[in-house]
Amino acid sequence: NAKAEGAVFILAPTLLGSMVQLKNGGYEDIVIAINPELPEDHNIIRNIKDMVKEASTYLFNATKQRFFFKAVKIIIPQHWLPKSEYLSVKTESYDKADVIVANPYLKYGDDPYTLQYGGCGEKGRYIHFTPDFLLNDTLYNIYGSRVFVHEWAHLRWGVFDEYNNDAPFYVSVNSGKASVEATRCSADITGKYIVQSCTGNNCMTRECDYDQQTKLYEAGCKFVPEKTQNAPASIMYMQSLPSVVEFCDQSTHNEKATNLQNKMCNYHSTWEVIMNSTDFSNTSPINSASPPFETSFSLLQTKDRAVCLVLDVSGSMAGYNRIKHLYQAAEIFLLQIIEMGSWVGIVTFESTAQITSNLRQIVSENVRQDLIKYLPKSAGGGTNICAGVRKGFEVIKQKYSNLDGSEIVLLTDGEDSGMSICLKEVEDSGSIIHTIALGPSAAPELEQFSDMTGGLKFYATDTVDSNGLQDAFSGISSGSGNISEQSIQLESTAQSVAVKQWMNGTVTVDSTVGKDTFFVVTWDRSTSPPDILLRDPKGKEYRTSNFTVSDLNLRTARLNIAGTAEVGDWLYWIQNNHTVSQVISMIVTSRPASLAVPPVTVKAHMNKDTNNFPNPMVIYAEVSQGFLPVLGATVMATVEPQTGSAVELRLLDDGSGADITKNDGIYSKYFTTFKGNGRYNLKVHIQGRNQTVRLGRRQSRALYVPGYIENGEIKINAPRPEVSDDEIQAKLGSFNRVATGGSFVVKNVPSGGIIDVFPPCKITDLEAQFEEDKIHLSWTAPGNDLDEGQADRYIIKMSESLLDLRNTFEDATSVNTSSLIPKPAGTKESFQFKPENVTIENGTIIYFAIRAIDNASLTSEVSNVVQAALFVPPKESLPDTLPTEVITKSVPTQESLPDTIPTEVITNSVPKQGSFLLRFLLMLSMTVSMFQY
Ligand SMILES: [Ca+2]
Ligand SMILES: [Ca+2]
Repeated sequence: NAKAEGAVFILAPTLLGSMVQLKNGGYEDIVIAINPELPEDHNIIRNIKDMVKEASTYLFNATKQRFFFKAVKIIIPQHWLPKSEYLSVKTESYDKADVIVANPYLKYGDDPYTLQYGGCGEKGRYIHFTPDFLLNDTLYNIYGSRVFVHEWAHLRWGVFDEYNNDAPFYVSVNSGKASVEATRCSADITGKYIVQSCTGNNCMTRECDYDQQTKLYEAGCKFVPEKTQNAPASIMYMQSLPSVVEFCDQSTHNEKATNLQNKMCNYHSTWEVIMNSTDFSNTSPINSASPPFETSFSLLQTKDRAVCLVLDVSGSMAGYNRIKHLYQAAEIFLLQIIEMGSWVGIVTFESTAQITSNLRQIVSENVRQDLIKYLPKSAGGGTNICAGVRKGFEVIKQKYSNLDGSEIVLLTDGEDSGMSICLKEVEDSGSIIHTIALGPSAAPELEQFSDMTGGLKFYATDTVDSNGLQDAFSGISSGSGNISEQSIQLESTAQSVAVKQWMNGTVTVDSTVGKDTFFVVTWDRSTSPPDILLRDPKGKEYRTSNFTVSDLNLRTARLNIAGTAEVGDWLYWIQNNHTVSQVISMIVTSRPASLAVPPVTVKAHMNKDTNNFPNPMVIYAEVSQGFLPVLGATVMATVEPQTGSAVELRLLDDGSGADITKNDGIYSKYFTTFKGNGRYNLKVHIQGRNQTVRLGRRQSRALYVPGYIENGEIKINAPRPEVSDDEIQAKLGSFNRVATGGSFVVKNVPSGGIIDVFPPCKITDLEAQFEEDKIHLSWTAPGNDLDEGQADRYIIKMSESLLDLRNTFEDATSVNTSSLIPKPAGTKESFQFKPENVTIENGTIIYFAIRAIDNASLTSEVSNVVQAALFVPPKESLPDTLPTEVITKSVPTQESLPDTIPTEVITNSVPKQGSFLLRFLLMLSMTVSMFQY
């Protein structure tokens, strides 16, 4: 089935933020950034260098002489003592780094991992190493320098782990003989199944018993590999095993293993996915036994943030109140967003450019108040973007000898055919250009400036009630990783309010923020403020007279809460006392309450910057506290097109549809409601309520090797330091956040009506359970268009061959689904049937897969494949305590543990072949729902 096969590899063109280049097999411009909170320790730098150099040779051989690490930049915190060998940071930053070195938030959690939440073949966000991992020999020896190649494969090529801590075993049948196997690749890796029990320092090891319920190995059982063996694969399983020097390829791949690689990449090997990457097709093998270059390193040190606002004041800025909105938004940036200690200058431009404020350091509130006097208030003239940018460079050079690491915030609403003349100059400048496109006519080339320099991209419409400009300016925080100084947006909402009507709402200030809190009310018509009442959680009231309205800006009222704002719900009531209706908005920003506790933060973005219809897009919002995922939040995305009304979508962290992993704090949703070509912007609102928790670990941590068997002797490593239950889950309670996800561009949307081009999304969470003599399947319903709407019907197939279901789904045996009517997208589906014409005996494995079809006869990809297996553990290996009557249960799914364990089935004798299903010891392997097969 070419169609299903072809859809396996979804190649994403952009690695968000990363500037890595691949030249003749050598990766260059890899950025490894040290978190600014870390104390000075040069062993970190030394160990990074050693690790990457060693890993380069390993990578080279593992990729059959194709790739190596050529040049790496290490970003050093500003507070480390300066050295002459340090260069200055240019467009690199902590926020865009490929690898970050930072403390975990909790005491434990030194396992290296890659934050990866795209599909198969899509690039990850970053690799996280802790300083402990780099400095502690014991930890380092367990993972080895090779772990960098393991993580790099996640980050760069979008492959997944081949172990599974949540589903460590599965049932396999070879030549009619069933056995329990460790989830691994390749299946040729030999070892023993061992349990270690310790009393004090006295530890005993023994072979694992079978679990009476799961019929797999008991809890605590570990697969301990032989240290000396011949299996060369795989790096995504256990790179630290000395024999492992390859990725699993088509011939060594273990498609039966219950791991994420199989689930995400449709049972293809990691090497097949790598071969499908653009990196692979853009290179050829190098005829050499070792990498042609040793990895080179440059050390870059961060310096004070220097930003110049470069603001368009051309004639068109007079229309739609743009110049007033610009003032309101830039004022928020200067008074509330830009971090203390930063340097700021202001330039305006039309046909020519003028410096309105020289570069000044934000050392006090007075400087901020002073700077806003230089914001433009009137507009006229043509548009010369290059003149503006060059003048911005001039301002930066008032302090620095070069432009390295400086930032320009470039706002324009106009076309400028002359933009291309300074493209090269901008690219080579060393400055980061953030662009804000305002209105429908802003130059289409504008985003090139951001793309070339790694800047942010924003788009604001003239629609007043979307707060587009304010949100854009609020999104331009420092990329230094110094989160404790950054401004965090708690609320940004606006609505049209009729005469004498009210705009009411609640903003929750949570305990992780509260310093430097501002409540800002804006309105767009009257020159006097509406009637404002704001009540803090303790009942203290603030009224219009407590807010400041500046003479320079008669449409904004601002309240700065002294000290740390009270934690809890802040209620507001705002009445429009003007003679006509007007748009009123409420914007709330704050900063972290303390250095010790990281704030809850949100990062939102689309899966790509530019999209060609009819490709669907995916919206992501990452909600975290420190590095830990935040679960149970309500995440609403608003996508605003250039023309037409905004689309609201709820993002989910439920592991279905666009969401790869359940409960990882990454909330996702497909976006398909394209309203035409041009720019769109993304904004998300996040609300935490009582059920919101923070989870103590990330998925996809590198495998902690339990130990080795060396010359027949079992050598167990010290157990992985585990985080206690209390620390794993912490109640966060209520909070509010708003984040802008920047802008993106859509092309090739046909004019006129759009016919249905989107099939239902692939079902990725199919599960199976035996219920008496029936098979019970469950999954999350896809929609008519991916994960939106309602499908028309389902096709379910069964086969004794997993790969037959993947490759030739149509030819497999059908399950009668005539009684099955799809529910709306996101609803849990459940279907029970009795398999016919199947003889079930020990060692029988049946696989199931499903597809959905919409009313335009568009068919989803084949789902994940689930296994139902019948396995009788060998009698001699059953524990002595096992009663003669064996209790049979199907394996419950992880989340549904307490309530879905089916009725126990008792069997008295070893069943005869061909007898009824019930008479057997049944086991259904691997339906752990997060990682089902
Ligand atoms: Ca998720
Ligand atoms: Ca459809």
